[in-house]
Amino acid sequence: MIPYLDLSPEVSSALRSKQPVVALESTIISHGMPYPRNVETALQVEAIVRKNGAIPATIAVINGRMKAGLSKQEITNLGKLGTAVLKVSRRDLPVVIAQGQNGATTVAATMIIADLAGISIFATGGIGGVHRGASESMDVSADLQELARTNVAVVCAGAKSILDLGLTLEYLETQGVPVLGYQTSEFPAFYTRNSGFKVDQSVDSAEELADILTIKWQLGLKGGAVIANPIPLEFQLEYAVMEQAIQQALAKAEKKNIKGKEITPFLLASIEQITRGKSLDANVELVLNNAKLAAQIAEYLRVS
Ligand code: PSU
Ligand code: MN
Repeated sequence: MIPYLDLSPEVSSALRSKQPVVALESTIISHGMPYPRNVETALQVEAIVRKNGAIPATIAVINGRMKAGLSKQEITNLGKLGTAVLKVSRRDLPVVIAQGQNGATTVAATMIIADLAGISIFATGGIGGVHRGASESMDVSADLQELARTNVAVVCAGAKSILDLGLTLEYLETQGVPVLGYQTSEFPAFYTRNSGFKVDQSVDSAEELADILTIKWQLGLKGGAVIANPIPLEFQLEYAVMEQAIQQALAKAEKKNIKGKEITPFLLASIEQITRGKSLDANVELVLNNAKLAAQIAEYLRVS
């Protein structure tokens, strides 16, 4: 029994019988996509995890309880509430629990809860990172520090180039976080398969990815890993078009003086507006693709 943590009956029995389980975050539902597409996507992601042989555990805080495994109703509520739900990262977790509130968990907070629940693999869209201009703003997502200390691997489509991808990769290197490309030697930039930056290692199969993770944790090397899975070719957007949209969104954020935890959701929504929904379609497709790979890796993971 872990205080303040509830596993759904399905997730609990899957973990007890050592079936593969994949964690899923909830900030992407409330703050990452608009309603109703966010709810549809969250449910589709769960379905893809199941189709690939694993049990999905969507993670959030509901009425002050950490939950691994949400009901359809709970997912729908988070999606409807949208940005009215608190965005909860590591620092916010004790506060929402103490106050009995609802919270949508970021990559960092989802990793923490997954780890408490005994889940070692997690699928999402993109991780937070070092923001452009971080040498002035010091805006570095808590996701990166979490990857350095919590034993959960995150399957993502790289990171958005709203971030400084070069500095993000430098930070991960310093913190000893492996960045593994799935069938790619380039770190993907979320909407596009290419970014101009290399991953540490290209890995060809889900089985080999699982081996690397298993060995890392057997050795007692604390922390997670980034498994970078590029968006499928047919769904990728044009680099130059996205770069222009990102520049416009960044300029808008600066003009409105948006800072701190608001900046990532603000940029995501602006980019969606600027691209007239094209970025959202790509976002949905890459998340589904990541859920599939995470389920495949989960099958081979041997974590005690
Ligand atoms: N990047 C995305 N979509 C998202 C997020 C990031 O492409 O939904 C969310 C994730 O939940 C991530 C969080 O953990 O934003 C990072 O926020 P911040 O930069 O404030 O740490
Ligand atoms: Mn930040």
